Amino acid sequence: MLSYLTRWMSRGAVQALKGASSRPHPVKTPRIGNQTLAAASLPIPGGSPGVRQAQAMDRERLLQIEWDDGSCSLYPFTWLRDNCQCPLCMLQSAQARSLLLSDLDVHTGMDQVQLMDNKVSITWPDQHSSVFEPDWLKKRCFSTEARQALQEELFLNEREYWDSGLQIPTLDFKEVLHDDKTALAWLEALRRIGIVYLTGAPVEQGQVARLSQRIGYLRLTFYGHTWQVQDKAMANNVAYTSGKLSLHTDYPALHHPPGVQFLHCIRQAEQGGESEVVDGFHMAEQLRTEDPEAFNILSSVRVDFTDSGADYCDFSVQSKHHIIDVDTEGRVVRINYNNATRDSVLDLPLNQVQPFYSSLKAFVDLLSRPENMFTYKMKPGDLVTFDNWRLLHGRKSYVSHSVQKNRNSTRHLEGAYLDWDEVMSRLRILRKTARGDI
Ligand code: OGA
Ligand code: NM2
Ligand code: ZN
Ligand code: ZN
Repeated sequence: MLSYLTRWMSRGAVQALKGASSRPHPVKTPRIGNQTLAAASLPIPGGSPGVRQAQAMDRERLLQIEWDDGSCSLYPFTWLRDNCQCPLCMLQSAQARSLLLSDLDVHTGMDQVQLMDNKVSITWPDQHSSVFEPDWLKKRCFSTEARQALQEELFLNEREYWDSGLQIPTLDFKEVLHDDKTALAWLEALRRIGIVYLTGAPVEQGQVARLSQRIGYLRLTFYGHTWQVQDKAMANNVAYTSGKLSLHTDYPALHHPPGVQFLHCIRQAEQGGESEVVDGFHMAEQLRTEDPEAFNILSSVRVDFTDSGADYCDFSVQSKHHIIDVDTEGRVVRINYNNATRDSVLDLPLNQVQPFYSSLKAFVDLLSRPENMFTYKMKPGDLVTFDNWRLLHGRKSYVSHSVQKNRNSTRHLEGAYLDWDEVMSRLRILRKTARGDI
């Protein structure tokens, strides 16, 4: 199973680019027409991409860099001035821009460009000067391919779709806590596949909190910092009964539903209580192909969700969501669906009500096909982590003993939520420290 993880641990690894280190050697810059030219003749420090030539195209207000491999990159003057890395323009301790937009001339020219020891040195009309490292520039090249590569490195939006044949990535709980390489494998699988199973967690409360500390902090909701999934009297949520939970995402009643969910099995039911998961992104794409009309309706009609009661404190939550959220490019980015909290308030004109129900039914039928669903039964000490924006999950009903004498035999899961920003932050840091990426 670990090999399944390491197979794509190396994917997306970005070439480490080391900065130049030797002293600057100014290069004479000949002027040709309205263009400023700089040519490199010095050896290139190891690891960095070599700059063959840097040339200001004054009419277009673009700096052209010709790299040693013959490829070219273009950088707008305005962007270069805006991103000057000097201590006047950047607060070094925060790696943040201190240059104010009010002090930025968005129509700036360029007085001079020089190559100094493979670095690009620019003098601006007000005699301010900026020096740019070649690897810094190369990474920020404006070509479609370079932008795509950098965006993938930053956000890891490429996903691996699965169905009932899922080989669930499985790691050891303690190893994830104590070993950075394992923690990185965990988070990369969580992002790419959407679900990772951890085994060997202590069979007591507090483990989901420990695991969230591995990342940073958990997401507090009205159900508390962590929450106990048990058959409760006067349950404030259908999850807190022994009933079946049909495939759902958690907490669509919030406008920003939790990105990641942890569920730790402390006690399991003897009968029932099996878990079901489905790849919501895969299913949405399948719906787009099989029933485009249903896909269009579910990605354009906003549905009301509601949740009220008292837990961490009293609450009365309302939200509106597309059941299938797509971005401006039409890519599926989130599934928002819990049939239990879907409101009876349906803010639709009469003629859209039946088409909405037919579309939702088509989607739910697709999700529930045996070939799409992966089923497992958690054992005490197992802890499942999954992408709550992507997966739908459910559980079979179980036989509960909560109202009988044998209280300690009743099913008990402890859960916690996190957001993707915090999880991705830890992932990026682990990529730097555990693997040595830049
Ligand atoms: C939940 C939930 C799963 C389970 O509490 O929202 O999905 O197996 N629980 O009880
Ligand atoms: N719990 C498990 O959308 C939901 O209400 C999901 C949340 C109660 C925290 C259930
Ligand atoms: Zn500056
Ligand atoms: Zn749930």
